[in-house]
Amino acid sequence: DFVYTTYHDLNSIYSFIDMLVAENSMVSKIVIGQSYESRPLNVLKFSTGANRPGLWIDTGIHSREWVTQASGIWFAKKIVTDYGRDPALTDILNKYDIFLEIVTNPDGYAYTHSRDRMWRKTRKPNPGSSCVGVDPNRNWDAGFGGGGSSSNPCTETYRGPSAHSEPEVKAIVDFVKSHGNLKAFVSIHSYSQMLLYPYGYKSTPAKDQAELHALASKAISELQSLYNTSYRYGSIITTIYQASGGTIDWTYDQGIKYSYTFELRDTGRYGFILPANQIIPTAEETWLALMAIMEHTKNNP
Ligand code: 0X9
Ligand code: ZN
Repeated sequence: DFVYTTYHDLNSIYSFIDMLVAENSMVSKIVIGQSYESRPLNVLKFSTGANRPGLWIDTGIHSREWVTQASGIWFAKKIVTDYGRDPALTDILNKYDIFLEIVTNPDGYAYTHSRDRMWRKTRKPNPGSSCVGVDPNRNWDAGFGGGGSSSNPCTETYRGPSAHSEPEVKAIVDFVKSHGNLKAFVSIHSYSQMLLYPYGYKSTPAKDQAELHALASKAISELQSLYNTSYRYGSIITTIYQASGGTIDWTYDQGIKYSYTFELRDTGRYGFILPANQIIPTAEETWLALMAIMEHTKNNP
């Protein structure tokens, strides 16, 4: 049986995914592409009927943010457990498919186990530089090249040679476009305890700022109700810092109104190296916020 209270390596997570698919008829695995080092980019699809609009969740696009992949595993198990038991989730899954990419940067994740626990970026070499990797949260075609991203391959926020240059990013871009009917897109990071919405590349408020702000407030109050974890919320640029080429700015500009980024626990005591005994409480509280976002999406089609 799978253990939810410890961190797992890549092969163990891939085994978990295959086991979940084998044991649950509502779950399938979609391979949306391959990483630079040829690992599969696996997306779990939770579906109880044909031709449904979709809700997207990704974890682990920054490989060192281990509590996010661990939470993604817990969300997957929670979805199959609660369907048919929790009326709110059941209603969501009777109207929407949920897509969950747990290991969004598998090359980086493997590297955090084999060589460098603090690796953040992809693992694609940069021609003319001895430094490796691109920040996959600066590589999207949304203000690409702007403030809060770097042109230096040796920095942690290197944006890459061009928008969508990273196969891990391009695979999601292609999926979002070919699906064409995603209604919410949630990209999960750590750490800082924040719930953020567009924009990160500009200070112009998003067209839906008032609604996104009100929903963020509702979601974080649900989150806080469980263990009293406090979150800040607002637009990326006003709440954390300017960041150009980020995931949810691109998805929002594609027309996915409910585009959010989480920064999970903690606020810096342990940072990216969050003790494993916080995995389940982090996942549990985050799930309440995700449910608030999914329910609001369902109620405001
Ligand atoms: O700098 C980042 O990419 C994010 N913080 S992290 O510590 N997880 O690296 C914050 C960026 C805000 N999110 C988006 N621009 N989508
Ligand atoms: Zn991150």
